[in-house]
Amino acid sequence: MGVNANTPPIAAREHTVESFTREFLRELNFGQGVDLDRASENDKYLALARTVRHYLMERWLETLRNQYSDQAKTVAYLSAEFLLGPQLENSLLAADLDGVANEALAALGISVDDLRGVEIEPGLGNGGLGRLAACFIDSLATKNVPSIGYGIRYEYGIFRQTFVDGRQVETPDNWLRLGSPWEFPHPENAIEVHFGGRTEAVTDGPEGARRWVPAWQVMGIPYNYMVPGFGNGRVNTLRLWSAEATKAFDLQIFNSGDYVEAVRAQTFAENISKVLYPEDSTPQGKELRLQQQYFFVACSLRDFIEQVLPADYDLANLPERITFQLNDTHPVIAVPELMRLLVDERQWDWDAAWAVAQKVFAYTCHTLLPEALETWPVELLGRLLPRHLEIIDRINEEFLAQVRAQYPGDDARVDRMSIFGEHPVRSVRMAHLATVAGFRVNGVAELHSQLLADKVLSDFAQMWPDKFTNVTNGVTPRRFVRLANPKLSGLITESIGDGWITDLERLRELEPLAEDAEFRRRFREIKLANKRRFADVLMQRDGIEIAGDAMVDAMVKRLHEYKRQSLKLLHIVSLYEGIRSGRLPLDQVTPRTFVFGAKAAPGYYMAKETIALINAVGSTINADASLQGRLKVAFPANYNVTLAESLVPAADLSEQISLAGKEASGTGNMKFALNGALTIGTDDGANVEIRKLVGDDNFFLFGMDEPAAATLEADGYHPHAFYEGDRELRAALDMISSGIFANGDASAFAPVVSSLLQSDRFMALADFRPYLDAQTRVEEAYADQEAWSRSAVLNVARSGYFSSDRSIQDYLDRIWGAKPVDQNR
Ligand code: 26W
Repeated sequence: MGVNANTPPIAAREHTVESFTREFLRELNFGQGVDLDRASENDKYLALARTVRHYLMERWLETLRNQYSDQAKTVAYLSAEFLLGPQLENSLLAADLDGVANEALAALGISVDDLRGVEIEPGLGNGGLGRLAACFIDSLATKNVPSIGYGIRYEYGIFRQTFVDGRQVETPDNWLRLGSPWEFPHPENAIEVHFGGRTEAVTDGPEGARRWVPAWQVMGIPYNYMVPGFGNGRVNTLRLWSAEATKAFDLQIFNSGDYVEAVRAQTFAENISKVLYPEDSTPQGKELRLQQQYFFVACSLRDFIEQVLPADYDLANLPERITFQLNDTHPVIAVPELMRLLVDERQWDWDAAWAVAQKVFAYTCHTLLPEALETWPVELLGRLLPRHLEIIDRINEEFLAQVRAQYPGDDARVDRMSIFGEHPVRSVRMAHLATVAGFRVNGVAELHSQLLADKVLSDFAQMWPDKFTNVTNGVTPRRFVRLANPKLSGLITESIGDGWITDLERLRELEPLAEDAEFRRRFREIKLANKRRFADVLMQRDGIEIAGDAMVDAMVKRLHEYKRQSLKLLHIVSLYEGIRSGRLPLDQVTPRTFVFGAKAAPGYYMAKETIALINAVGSTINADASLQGRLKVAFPANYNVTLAESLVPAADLSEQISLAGKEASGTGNMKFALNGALTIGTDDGANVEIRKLVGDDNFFLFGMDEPAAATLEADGYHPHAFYEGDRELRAALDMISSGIFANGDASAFAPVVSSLLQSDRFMALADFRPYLDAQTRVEEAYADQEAWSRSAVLNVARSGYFSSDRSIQDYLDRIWGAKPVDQNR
């Protein structure tokens, strides 16, 4: 009997404890090959993961079937990073199985919570940009948007951070070592990617045509991951590419008898997806990184065109079927790659190809720091991708002709706008290429988008004002409220129903409850329970002891000078100095736990020194019995998504203290506000929007705004004058210089101190006094717990805007023009 291709291959699984138990034991026995009584924790985790994944499988297949029949406009989110975080809990939630799984396993004497602890999170991202990509694919699925995420399956994710004598030491993150139950490799769908070689004129083609004669190639193996929507039956796909040596390549060398060379070649190929670059903000211009970028983009474009689209698809209609969203400049080499596919491989006329290319790419910029804008030396790009360099050259030539026509005689403008920069060496400015090719360019918060258009890309915004738009970032409420904070979620749902999980603006309905004393009491009770849970996690995970009930004051983000962890540190040292000198009576100091989480790029000297200083200050303060435990510094190593999920719900105070005009958006700020922490922050990134929404009374604003910072910088900033002019600042810096935090070694932290005193690029000293004053306001506000919890509830109630569902809706409206499809027809 023939099988109808559209027949669901498996019967719907029952959401009962009995059938879940049966599936789980089957996975344990047949998947892992062990009996229950001999199974390790890892066996049980893998069996549970596979059981849960089975429940999502029917919906995945269904979604894929519809994708082919619908042929709806699709969003391809191209990102070198997806910082997914733990998968088990999210999959249980999406499959609506947490209750059933808990019950089923409990009856077998197994705790689901314990098994969650076995999972190693896929940390395939550096920080904000990678986590944003993960939130976005969650929202795309939940909002029923046909979409696919494309990225790299790094064998090693972001390094594991450890501290040795307080200094950061990096170790490899071998996240795949215990098995990876969430991925589906498809080696049969491998795609070849070429590199190197030269170009040559095509003699039998159109006039001027050239072709690429590459020197070597690798294979990209797709690994598919399920991306379940919440409560809607859709399961989208995340496709991550892994590099392998091609057979042809191997064979050639094997045939030449050089076995060792063949194995070396294999390793060479596999290197491409070996490890995530841990640099964030200062691109190193490394060849392997460009290989990674081209590798995943070449695989993804070919995959979409040849596997996702129907075989007979007329690519002239591509803009109706797809937007490739470029997550920062990392995937921008996709632009010349698409041109090459159309012009070289399909013999399209250049203008026709360019017309299509200009309608399928949109570019999101995530930074304002000039040093973070990627550029590739022409020498390197030409060596690795000679044909792409020629194509970029032509794009630039035609673009600059347009600039000259529009601004005759303005050579300076032409130089500023060129895709090629000349200093220090001739290089391709990837942000310019993205802006020229993209039909939209967006920043990630209102202020950031404004500054992009007014400063970083102002020439382009003048030429194409309609190209520029804003989409303020967001975070997924599923992971960062519902999963991370089950108690608060329960209280919210009890009060307003559970519609908020997919319609976060409904949190507004909590506003009146801010005036309800009983509601506030329960809110405080939950906060306290979350603090105790966090304290337990810190003890178990790091052996760090903190008070269960002190104010939790959290600063978690990459270590970078512009984010100003050093300013936070100066506050702590100033408190300590005040207590030691008798200026601050101990009983007037609010009991606080300062929590830091921060990784430094391995080559970022000042960031690593700052980590060492935080740890040194922490050790001294934590060991000083005279403080009677009122102040504590907790700096757990290796901050990651898993730890965020227990810290964020416990926090009272969220530190968002970057120099105004430097933080593109921030997303941690949103997670904290949604979990009822109050923000102390500058007018930077999305803080601006948070403050507008939650209200000035419920936000501690301090410091220079962006125009003030720009003016101070232009007028000449002299940090030493601030040191001279502020007794407490001087005392704090002098205390660090005294060596008290380094067993008397006065030179220990001299680089950090002198960097602050001599250059202080991000003007921490200028904002010190306003910051200290704001911290005093925090203490006063915190003393009135009724008022504080009222503010905290209002933060929750008014932060619904920061759902990534809203961000995705904005992308749909302002950029993609795609529509959600109805899954349950
Ligand atoms: C190696 C070059 C490089 C340069 C920049 C690597 C990575 C970057 C990223 C753009 C850095 C990053 O993660 N940016 C952050 O993006 C978040 C999501 O939009 C924002 O919330 C943060 O403000 C921004 O710093």
